[in-house]
Amino acid sequence: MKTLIKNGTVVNSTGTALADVLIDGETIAAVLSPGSRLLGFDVESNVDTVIDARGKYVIPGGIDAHTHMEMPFGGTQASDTFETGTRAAAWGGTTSIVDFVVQYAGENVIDQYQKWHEKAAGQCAIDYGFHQILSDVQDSSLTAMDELVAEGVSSFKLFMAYKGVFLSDDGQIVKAMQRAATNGSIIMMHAENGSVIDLLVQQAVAAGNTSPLYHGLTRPWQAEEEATHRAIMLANLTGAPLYIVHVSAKQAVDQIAQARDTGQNVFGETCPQYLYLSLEDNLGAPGFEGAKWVCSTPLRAKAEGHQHHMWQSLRTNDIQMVSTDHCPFCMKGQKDMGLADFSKIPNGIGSVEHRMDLLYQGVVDGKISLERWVEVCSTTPARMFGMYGRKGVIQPGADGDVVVYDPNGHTSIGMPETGRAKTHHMNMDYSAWEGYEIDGHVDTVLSRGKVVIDQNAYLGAKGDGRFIKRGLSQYLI
Ligand code: DUC
Ligand code: ZN
Ligand code: ZN
Ligand code: ZN
Repeated sequence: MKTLIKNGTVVNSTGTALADVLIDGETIAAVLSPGSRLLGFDVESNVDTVIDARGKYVIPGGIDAHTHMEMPFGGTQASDTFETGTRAAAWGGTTSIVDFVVQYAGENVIDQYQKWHEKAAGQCAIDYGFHQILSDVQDSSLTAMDELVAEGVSSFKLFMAYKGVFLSDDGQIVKAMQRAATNGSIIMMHAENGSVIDLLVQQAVAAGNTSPLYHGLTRPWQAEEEATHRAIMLANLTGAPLYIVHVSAKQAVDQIAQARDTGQNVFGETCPQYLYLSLEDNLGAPGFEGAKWVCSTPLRAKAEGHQHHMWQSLRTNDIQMVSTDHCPFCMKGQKDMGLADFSKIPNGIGSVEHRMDLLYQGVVDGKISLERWVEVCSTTPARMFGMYGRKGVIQPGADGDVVVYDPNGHTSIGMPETGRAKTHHMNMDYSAWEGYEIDGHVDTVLSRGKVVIDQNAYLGAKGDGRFIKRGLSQYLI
């Protein structure tokens, strides 16, 4: 099966050019000047399918390196399964995810890793890899880290918050970092000071401050900045590369930037919610509505300038990439567990379908360049997590993961009330992005050469997606 995507504007992180893209089977075979003949051989008349991308961008498929499909968490389970979540991702131009295997305290890492393979196998619409969450860092967890690196799981997430659930103490963190420093893997960190947050939450609830608003108010930026700094110091001590997940506070960004300026391998990820949404959204929400935006790290105050600083840091590479932290819960039956007490609201927002669109709007609004859009959504995630070459770039030999994006199209996000069609495909009964309008549209999505989204039709199937055996990070020097 050969496909020619002709007349498009091919955008890689390194530059933009009018070009035709020839895909042979699952792989990009050639990037050609438009309408070219190869030694007199007419390309177009020798392919099975021609996609006309005139006036559209042809970009490497999005890579969302932070998702939680069907994760057991907060007394419930994230509402997207591997099937529904990866299908929604495809609709939004994302062709690979990296999801988190969870090891809670007392569990065996390798057992959990195998369990996650069982959950995902045969279910996914697009390719998927795994990071491994480590909670208590047992001796067996350290040997498991080496085994997992050999399996293509070269990144380990630790938590400085969530006592009794995920939390690792500083000694456990150092142990895992020491191992990462020797086996070449990268440490991902949830950087919030958990004991400070636990105290503030207790005090708020005791004072009768139980509405969703208090989620954000009990997770102040100081707790994020402090933990980010501490994580950076522990990484410095051990020599481990460090990737801070879901950065929301501008002060945490500045900690990352300072460490990078000294030459340390420290990286930052932010998420669409920290670029667009704010604590004020939550303040203005009536009743329990604010539960829709309960996520950790929390949304920050726009009046303090976090969102503006985040866009700027994304542009200047103080922050390297954007993932969603897709961790969806429904309002009914899940978020409403916290009706009487905000601390019982499962933490998470679902955005896996909207990341490419939301970040493209940043191009339209002049916040990042077209090439930077591709870089933060695809190329850097590929390099950061050992997939580059196969993923994250349009070049011969890469997987045929390609999105045709229409800058003249339009996308309305959300789930408008009755009478209008549901406009997302995630398994959620609300949208955190209700009312967002995007001046662009995902037209066609190919996953390893197969068209999975064609205009407004899903042509893929569960089981199309394969496990990505990742290498070590290609972003380290
Ligand atoms: N951290 C995550 O990365 N995802 C969901 C909740 C959390 O705290
Ligand atoms: Zn986290
Ligand atoms: Zn997460
Ligand atoms: Zn518009």
